[in-house]
Amino acid sequence: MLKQEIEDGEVSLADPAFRADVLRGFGSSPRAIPARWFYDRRGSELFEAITDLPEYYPTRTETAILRSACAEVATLAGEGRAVVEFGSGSSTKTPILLGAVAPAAYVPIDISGDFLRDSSAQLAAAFPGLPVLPVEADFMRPIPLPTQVADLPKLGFFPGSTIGNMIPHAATDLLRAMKASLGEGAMLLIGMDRIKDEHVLTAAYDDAQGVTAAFNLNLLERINRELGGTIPVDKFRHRAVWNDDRARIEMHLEALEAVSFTIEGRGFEMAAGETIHTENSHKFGARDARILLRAGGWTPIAEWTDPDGLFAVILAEA
Ligand code: AVI
Repeated sequence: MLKQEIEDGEVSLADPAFRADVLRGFGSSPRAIPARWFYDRRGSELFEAITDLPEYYPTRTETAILRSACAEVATLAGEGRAVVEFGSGSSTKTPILLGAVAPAAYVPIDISGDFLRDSSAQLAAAFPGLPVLPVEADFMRPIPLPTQVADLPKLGFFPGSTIGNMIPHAATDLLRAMKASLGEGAMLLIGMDRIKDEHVLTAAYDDAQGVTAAFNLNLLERINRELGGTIPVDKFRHRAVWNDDRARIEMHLEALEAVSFTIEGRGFEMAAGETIHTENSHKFGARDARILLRAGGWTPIAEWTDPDGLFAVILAEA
């Protein structure tokens, strides 16, 4: 995927898709850049730090739900499935599921080869005898799975409410792509964050220590690093706002004063107060979650939440 460009004796490594999304995103109105570009090495480290923040309830809540629900998941899923995890990253939730369902194989899918290799090696060591078959791919499209699991029924695993980072039609496309990848008789265990008090939501995306702000601003640093940008990052601030109409937290980067800069030699100007939209994190009422799953071709069959109803884990069948 990496394209090497050699100009004036300087070597720059830039993913052409990143370059295209950034130039298009800064040139459009309103300005917007897809959230997938947050996750370079630094962005992934910052996201890991976010998951430990006191304000960021999703990770610890979902982990606790999985701990108490996994035995029931195992009973409902039955024996001998291959667990296929979408966007496995450096997930700490996976061992909880693998320990409970005792799968026939584990197939982690991730776009980042680095993360995939590290987490696969760790899981293989923690579950001796379990075939771990990593697939480096973008799970937004149907993916051919390793031939070793061709004849096994699949249990898809998509924790973290990552589905919420997609607008509804992209979310249903993804659910359908997952169904196509997993094949006949598949099940899907998916985490979906719930709609709740607006202040709880905004605090989770604008924490007191400023880790989420650093995560958002790192996108500008990444543009400067990888695309030779001259964006004055200190002239921007992080904003997290609840969009009630669309039931989502939106993250934006707001120019504190009029700024001008270049990206790969192209000039851009932003007025004070102008923003770049960098992420949506949709939240779901109990019925919304089920409707979305059905629209994506899945039938929900069981659901677990925490005592405060902050987060839900849903098991669905194809
Ligand atoms: C990865 N995703 C589910 C996170 C979320 O909560 O939407 C990303 C994130 N953005 C800011 N904080 C966390």
